[in-house]
Amino acid sequence: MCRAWIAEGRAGDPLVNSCLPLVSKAYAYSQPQSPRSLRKRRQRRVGTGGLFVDVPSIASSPGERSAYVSNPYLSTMKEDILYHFDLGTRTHDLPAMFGDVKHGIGIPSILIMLHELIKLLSHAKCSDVVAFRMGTSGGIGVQPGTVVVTKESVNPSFNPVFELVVLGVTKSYPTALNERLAQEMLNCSKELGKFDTVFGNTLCTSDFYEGQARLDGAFCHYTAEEKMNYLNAACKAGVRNIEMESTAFAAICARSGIPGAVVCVTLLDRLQGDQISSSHEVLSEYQKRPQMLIAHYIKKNFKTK
Ligand code: R2B
Ligand code: URA
Repeated sequence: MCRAWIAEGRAGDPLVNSCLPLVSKAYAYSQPQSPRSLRKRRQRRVGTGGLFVDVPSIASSPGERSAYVSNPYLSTMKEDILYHFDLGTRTHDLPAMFGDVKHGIGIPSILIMLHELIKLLSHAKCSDVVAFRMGTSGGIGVQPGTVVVTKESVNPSFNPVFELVVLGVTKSYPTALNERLAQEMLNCSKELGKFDTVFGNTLCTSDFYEGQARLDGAFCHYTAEEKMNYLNAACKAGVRNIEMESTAFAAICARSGIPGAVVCVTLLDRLQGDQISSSHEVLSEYQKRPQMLIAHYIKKNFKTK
């Protein structure tokens, strides 16, 4: 039995730890044992710095084979090095390990991480995987602290697609999420009864400032009125929060066949302002809310044998 839980940068969090009895091998944020060559690669990367936030969580159990990958070349490789995870199929016992994710902010980071995570799930022979993208967001017309479970993840034109340029050609992928899983998240919130959770569309952008119509970036060439027009149009299109990874996450979930849900807390109401000015204590409490929901879901649905 193997259950895995990858949380948003806080492996020591009591809420996350409360799920650890369900995890046979949880080593979030530990360093895997690497051979010298891998260690050298890691040392080269250390200098690049980075922020480690807003990662998805995955719950899974192992099966005979994993069907999540779709690449005929994988089986011809003698070794598969998951460079950004510092793991390799020859250097690590992947079926016995599950875990550590470090990455930055936004679509490029989550895409790289998900490619390698999905290959890792396959190498580890996981099946019945469920994926969550949990984290923070800016709300649209909801009280700060409200958790938004995403109905549709939409791009900056409010369309439910994720576009990626592949070989110079723009490919468009649908961002449909698993409706049943989303409903289960809402049920979990009702059962917990601790904070408001709503269904809503989630706007995914490639930038925190201009991309999210803020007036407080280093550059701003639009008026306050144009900003409000855009945010009001988003609200009219059913958008209840804005973040930076969900379209890529949803598209990859759809392509791999992994049921996915996006669960993000809102740190402010963007119809009221741009700056995140709540106290550290308030923000920390808000950020635990998606974890609480997902922890509740895992406890309900994954039992140790
Ligand atoms: C939400 O918050 C982060 C930006 O502050 C980003 O990762 C996101 O999606
Ligand atoms: N994360 C975002 O992407 N936007 C916000 O406004 C807050 C958190």
